[in-house]
Amino acid sequence: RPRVLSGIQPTADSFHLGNYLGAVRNWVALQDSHDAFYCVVDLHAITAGHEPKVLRQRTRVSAAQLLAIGIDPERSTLFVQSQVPEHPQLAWVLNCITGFGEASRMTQFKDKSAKQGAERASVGLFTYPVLQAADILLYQADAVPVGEDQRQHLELTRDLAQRFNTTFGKTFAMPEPYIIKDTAKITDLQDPTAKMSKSASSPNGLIELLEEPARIAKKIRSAVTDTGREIVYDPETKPGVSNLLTIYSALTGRSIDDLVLAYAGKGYGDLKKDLAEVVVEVIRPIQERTRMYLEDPAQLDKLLAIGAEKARAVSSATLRRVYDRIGFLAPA
Ligand code: AQP
Repeated sequence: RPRVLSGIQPTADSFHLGNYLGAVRNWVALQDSHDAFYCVVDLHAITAGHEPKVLRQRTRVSAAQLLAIGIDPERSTLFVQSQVPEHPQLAWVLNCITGFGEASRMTQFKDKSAKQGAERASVGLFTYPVLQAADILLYQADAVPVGEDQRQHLELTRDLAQRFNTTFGKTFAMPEPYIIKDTAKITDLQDPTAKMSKSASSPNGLIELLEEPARIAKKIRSAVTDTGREIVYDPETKPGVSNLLTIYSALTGRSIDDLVLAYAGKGYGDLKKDLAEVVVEVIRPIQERTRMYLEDPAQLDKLLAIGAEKARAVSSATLRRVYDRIGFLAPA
């Protein structure tokens, strides 16, 4: 079976609807057809400052949400990145074949470092995409389900795999991005041209999976819509309504055309009211199951330790091959 790998950062108290529709929901679907590896990438989460106690809690909450959404630890390997030491070990090797200019062109680094100020942004943030490449290449992943914002990092991963294979001999599989176009960029409810984002969105622009249903309904009701009154799908001229239709369609399985037809002659208020109900209905059971998994943190930690062990069986074999190829002396 083909391999799939993806990760999510424990950088917030909850996943948001963009994480869910752009990535995690697809992870669940891919479990049937792929040998799946999914991780909570806590090493990535310390690149822009963090609080140790909060990180520990968010790592557990992230794992609990993944289980609640439907990642099945029997069928998939679910683990925490820092429990698999091969990730930073391979990242170091890849750092040494990554050009400084090449890394400097990563738009996520440019955006985030501009916000923090060039002097304050960490070297970890700069080299973040190289660690991400290591995450993927360690497992010989064929497919990487992510949102559109990760496309450039995936390109870098492919370039590094190719470069390593050409220089030192074929070692890595070539990963393909798995990006579902319709939900690749869920946008901010208050700024519908920007992506919904944990760090960049205002609280009202963001729908978190674990927040109060009443708050969610309120945020959807106050979402920025566009001029005119007609409910039509046109991301260029009507990004606000189009985003709401995208979310509605993705959560119900109804096509956009079908929705546009159903709301002909109705107003934005009707659409928002119905969408709020749809969203709450989907996330309520996720909230309940997340709470259930968090009730027994020791059990959750045990499950993650088993996942890390399964992950290491694969990652250590890849790293051994890499070390050998680049000429590191094997321990006698
Ligand atoms: N708005 C989005 N639409 C579709 N997919 C999205 N993803 C994130 N935002 C959207 C996808 O979610 C996965 C996990 O994201 P992450 O936690 O690794 O990273 P992120 O891109 O850093 O998420 P945020 O919310 O945008 O956080 P910040 O603000 O820190 O940048 C990824 O597959 C991502 O594509």
